[in-house]
Amino acid sequence: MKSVIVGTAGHIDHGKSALVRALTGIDPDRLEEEKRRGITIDLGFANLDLQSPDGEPIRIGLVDVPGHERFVRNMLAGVGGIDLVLLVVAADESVKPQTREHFEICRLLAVQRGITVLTKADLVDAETLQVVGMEVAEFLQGSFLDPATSPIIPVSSKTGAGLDQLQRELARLAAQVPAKDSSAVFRLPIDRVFTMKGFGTVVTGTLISGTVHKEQEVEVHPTGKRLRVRGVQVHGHSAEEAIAGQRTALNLAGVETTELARGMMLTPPEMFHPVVRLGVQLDLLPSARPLRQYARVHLHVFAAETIARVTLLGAKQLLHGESGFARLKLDRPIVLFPGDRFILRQYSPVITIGGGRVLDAGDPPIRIARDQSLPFLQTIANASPREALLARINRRRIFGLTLAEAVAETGWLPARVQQLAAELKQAGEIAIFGNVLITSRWLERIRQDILSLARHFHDANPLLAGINKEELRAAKWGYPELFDGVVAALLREKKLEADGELLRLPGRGVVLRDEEAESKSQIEQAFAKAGLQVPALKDVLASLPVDKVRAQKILTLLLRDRVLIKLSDDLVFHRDALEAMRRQIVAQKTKTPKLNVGNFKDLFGVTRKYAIPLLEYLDRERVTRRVGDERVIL
Ligand SMILES: Nc1nc2c(ncn2[C@@H]2O[C@H](COP(=O)(O)OP(=O)(O)OP(=O)(O)O)[C@@H](O)[C@H]2O)c(=O)[nH]1
Ligand SMILES: [Mg+2]
Repeated sequence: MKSVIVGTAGHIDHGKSALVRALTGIDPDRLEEEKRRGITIDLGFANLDLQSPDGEPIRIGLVDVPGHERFVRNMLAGVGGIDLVLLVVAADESVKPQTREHFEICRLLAVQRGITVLTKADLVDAETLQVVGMEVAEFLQGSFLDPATSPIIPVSSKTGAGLDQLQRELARLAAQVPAKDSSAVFRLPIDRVFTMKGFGTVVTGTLISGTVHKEQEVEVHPTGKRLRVRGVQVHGHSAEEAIAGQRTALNLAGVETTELARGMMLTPPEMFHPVVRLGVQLDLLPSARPLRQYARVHLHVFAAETIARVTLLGAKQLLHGESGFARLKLDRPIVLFPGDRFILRQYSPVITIGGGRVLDAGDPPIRIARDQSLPFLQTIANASPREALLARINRRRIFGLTLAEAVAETGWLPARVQQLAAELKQAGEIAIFGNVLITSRWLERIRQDILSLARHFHDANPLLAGINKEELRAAKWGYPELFDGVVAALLREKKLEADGELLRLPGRGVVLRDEEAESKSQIEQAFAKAGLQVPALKDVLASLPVDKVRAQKILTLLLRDRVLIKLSDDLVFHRDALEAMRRQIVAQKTKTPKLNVGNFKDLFGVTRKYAIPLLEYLDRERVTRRVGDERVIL
């Protein structure tokens, strides 16, 4: 059955609660104090079944709000999720301050439909009724309640006059309310918390989107606690599930009432987090004083409220009746999605001064330049979902935006984000690596950055084969799958080559200039020719056609490749010479299994200065083993 939420609005004592009672038979004033004082203090609820003009059943959930100026914050907690408003004006009093304030609030919240009800029609004569009707009509002109499209209906809750017509109009308008997307993300702003005998903790709220069902796990924000839904009630009856647009009560397991409060929000677990920074579009009421830079205000959204500080973007102050972009810093974190409407009230004295629309509730972990705030908000303010997603991806620059982050920022279901991302990819606007979305422009930047880092590395290290992949990854790239994906693509395109853990540009790696190559072979030959009678290293290096630094690097290269082997600081041998020595020692074993320094010197014709390090080398290589003053050949 279609469900539509209808809220009352209007000045104190104008007959809102009496009207709800007359329509539904339910007294929305449930508190003892309300009954005693004859005023509404907090929200009241009732429901009513109607039939649309073409016979479709419609369930109306009524939210009755207090009119007293001191309880506007309670009114705001109830008006958040309504589809349709009954603006109540007493025929004997006409338009009063909270008639205006409630009406402005409905406008700022972009309530689309409503009926104006002239209550207490029995208390005035026909002429007065007509005059008040004209006054009210003038007041509403040009608004969503313009009498040309929305009826003004005189009723008496006392005599019942006009109630039939009101019900007909209500059914007609309710039938026009577009069905809500029950497959969207589930969000329930909590407006009441209480204990019910035999059940435990119960919360209620207007289910603003999605579906919640029995036994589901939910997360409560901002505390982040996970809870199980033990039972669901819709408009006072047990149900398997509740869907968007229904007054919903949930019996929650594993939580005390003290851990929950009005203003908290239930969502599916692990998808969203509350934020304290918002990018918004603000509308200041014609009656408001100028809103100054960094002003503190009260922010109301759904059932939540917090103090917030306003940073106006592109203006020093906002004048009455003006609109502008701003960033808000909230005192308390709230889960919000782009498109959510909020109300602002002056810090003191507390009066409604304006409202607006959340554009950006994403708190990117990366630093976004201050001057990018305004253009970004301007872009997404009127963008299609696809363009808005593109702008969000673009905002993350080379870091990219993950699917999960996109879901958290937009409040869209993962499937929707995936669908839009696929379209953007198809159009060549973005690339997708694993779960990371990145714009083509920033992707190109990463590719160029990686290639130019590799180029710089080669230039600075001509004698190294390549740059270590992990070192490159640590440089600055955000998500690993992004870096890995880009590197894989560059490898496929042969713009990079891999050598184990090393990456290099094709044709780069170790490159020697002519004189370097010549120096390298000079060193090699000098030592190869010398056998074990090696020259002093510094003499060889000094004789080369390259400077000392390059000579040292070439030596490092030869040592790294084990063409030369260093036995002490100034003692370097060619590997062939050492290998020849090793073979000769092994051959010697058949003649004498032992060897002393003297024997060694004779055998190879070297001085003691060379003999000692060479023997120690042989010990290390396990060709010989030292026993006292002698070596045993192994
Ligand atoms: N004669 C007459 N009295 C009415 C009518 N509607 C309401 N009243 C009376 O007006 C008084 C205020 O009515 P409520 O329904 O409590 O007014 P309200 O707008 O809910 O007031 P708050 O919730 O405090 O803002 C009560 O004494 C009602 O009995 C009506 O149509 N005719
Ligand atoms: Mg009331």
